[in-house]
Amino acid sequence: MNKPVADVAPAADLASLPTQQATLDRQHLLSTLQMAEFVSEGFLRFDQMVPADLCEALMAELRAGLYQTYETEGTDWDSVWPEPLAAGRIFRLPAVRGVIESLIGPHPRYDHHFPHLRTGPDNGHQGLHQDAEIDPRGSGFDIQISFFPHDIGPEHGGTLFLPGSHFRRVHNSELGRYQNVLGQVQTVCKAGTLVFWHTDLWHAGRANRTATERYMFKLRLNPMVRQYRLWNTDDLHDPVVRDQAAKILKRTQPWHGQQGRIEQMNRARLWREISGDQEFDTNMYWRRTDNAPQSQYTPVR
Ligand SMILES: O=C(O)CCC(=O)C(=O)O
Repeated sequence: MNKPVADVAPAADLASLPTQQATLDRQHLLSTLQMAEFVSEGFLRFDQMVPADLCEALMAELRAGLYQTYETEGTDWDSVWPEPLAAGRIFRLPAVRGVIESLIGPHPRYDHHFPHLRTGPDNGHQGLHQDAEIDPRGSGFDIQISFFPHDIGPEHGGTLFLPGSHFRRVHNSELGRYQNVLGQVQTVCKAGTLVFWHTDLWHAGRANRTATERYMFKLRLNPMVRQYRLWNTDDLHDPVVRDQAAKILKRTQPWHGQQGRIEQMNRARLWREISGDQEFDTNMYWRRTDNAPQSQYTPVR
């Protein structure tokens, strides 16, 4: 497996970044435990979040060729796919916006989208890869959203994700030689399902063994505010929630082998950043490695 802790640029001066409250009702925002799940697994899945009529409308528009593969990169997300386009109506549903804003804040920047079509039957799995090939950021993350507008059975080649792989930075498809990894999950779902994921999560399209089309509509968005307590943090200081969140952040993956502690440290670092809890740790891993009393003394000569 690849280098466990990435070489990253120093973290940005977080205090200088703007923070912003969500633009919609807090009931639509993620909870603290859902946020911990995202940090731990690298994704959150919501089954049948989008109503059937909108799924059908998007399918009709896709077949009519209404979507380019890229809109204007770097544009204001709020202006992409205006009414009555189905994609705009889908990604701006309050429940969907609630997840987006919890992860990257209001008024994000449109990065790109791609309607991934696999015309079956095909025999080739796509190689496992990471999209964010050049991403030396020391803090923060983009999100990608995978939308499945029709039912995806086991033979349709639903997107495969490797839970917990988002802290392992690699160069795009250099990991394509891994055919299968312990703990991988292939998406099998009903129409209307969305997966919101950290852009560094390892993933791949699988072979579509059916004689039908398989769509996965992918959208990437960039945060334009500091990613700090953007979710519904009303329960952040509840001791029971804190305890459960810590358990989620400590959970290991089957592929971790002996490196689970390194991943726990990676998650703890991100959790500190987004929650503001600078004391958060798993066991003493960060406190131990941050301890450098010798640096406070001028050596005696
Ligand atoms: O087709 C898929 O399910 C995944 C494709 C994808 O996300 C990619 O090529 O980056």
